[in-house]
Amino acid sequence: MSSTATEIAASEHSEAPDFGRLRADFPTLNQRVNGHPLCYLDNAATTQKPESVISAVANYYRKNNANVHRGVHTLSERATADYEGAREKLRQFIGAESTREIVFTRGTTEAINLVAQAYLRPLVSSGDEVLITGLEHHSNIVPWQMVCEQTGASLKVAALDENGEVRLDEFHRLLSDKTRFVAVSHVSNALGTVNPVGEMIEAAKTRGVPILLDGAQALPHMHVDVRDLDCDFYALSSHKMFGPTGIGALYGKASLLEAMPPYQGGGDMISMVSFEETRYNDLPYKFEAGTPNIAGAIGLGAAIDYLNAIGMTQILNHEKAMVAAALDGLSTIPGLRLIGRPRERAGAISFVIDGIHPHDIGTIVDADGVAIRTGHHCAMPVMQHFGLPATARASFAFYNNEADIERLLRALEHCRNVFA
Ligand code: C6P
Repeated sequence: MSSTATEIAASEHSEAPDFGRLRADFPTLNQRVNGHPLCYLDNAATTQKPESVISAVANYYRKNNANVHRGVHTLSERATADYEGAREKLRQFIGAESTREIVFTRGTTEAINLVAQAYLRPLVSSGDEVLITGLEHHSNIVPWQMVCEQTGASLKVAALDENGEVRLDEFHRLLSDKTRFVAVSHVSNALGTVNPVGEMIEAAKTRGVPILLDGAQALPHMHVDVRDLDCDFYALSSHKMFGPTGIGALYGKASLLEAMPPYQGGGDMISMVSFEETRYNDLPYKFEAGTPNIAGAIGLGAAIDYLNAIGMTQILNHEKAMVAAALDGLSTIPGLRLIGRPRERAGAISFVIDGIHPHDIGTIVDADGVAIRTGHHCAMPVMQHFGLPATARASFAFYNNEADIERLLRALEHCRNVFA
């Protein structure tokens, strides 16, 4: 862990960590872009990585590079210990009961596809329904559409209201005797809406319907406990939470994962293979065919250490204040319209400016060193709901500060002047 985060850890989550000092832990933040100090506000797309994560990945390749679960030699034992250590860190971080419930995947997308194909597909047929919401990322739409196409089941969508919140009356109405599965985002990437997942999970449970949460945008911003939530599956991506790309995980209740057939076949997911018969490995390895992303998992473990050293409650409070200040500032810009006004928001703010295409906004603010995302944010149905082709999105992490908000506001003023 880098020195700043260690110092903060040493102060044992003191009243208010000095978030400003934490920026120094992130080498990418310390650079000029187009002649300006980088102002990085595209954290919903991916977060920057602290030195401790970069070192953990480099250290694996420098000192311990070996395959896991396969060798009796020292390097393989070290690599296996670090890889499995990362699984244990993630288990603790999300409050799962056992490491058997933590399956490493490439990310949220693969975790959802795994559940769609290995859990749901064998269970449904014509007449059955899968319930999602109008707020979903394509990763939490297309895998369910594919299962529906493959089986004849139908996809039902709980619509949004004008604030960009799921209409709970619709959600409850669509949850019926035909519903076999529910999949909802914990936090929307396009609008920042925090879904009332407690109520949604309870409603699904009451009907005995399993529920998956897409947690890609929740884990960087808030404490998540899968046992408190009592969801059946939870999907996450390391790169959204300051870890490496190409690694993430599926949490699944052991009883459900046990009953599921493997998703892919290959090495490590078996206990015995002959040409006549193959017996599958225990959880979670049954779902981890082939050599995994060992360095990625170790990097994710380091990211979790880093987040724990700051404290997720501290992060949540800091970001709440920052997002509120950003909303106040943005609402002073003439012609700027916020897209979505959810009661509870985490991380992201979407907006448009009259007469300026979002892509032009993105290009002009980039010239001022400000990185935001523009487009449909892989959530085209959300854009369709608001009758827009695209929005501009500023998304925040704990290392952002008021100076970043000022930079964004000034760059947007500049943009308005260009088009005046
Ligand atoms: N959203 C964004 O800019 P992967 O690519 O598997 O790590 O994550 C997919 C994903 C799933 N669900 C949600 C809610 C997400 O936000 C994302 C990724 C990025 O908003 C890239 S499109």
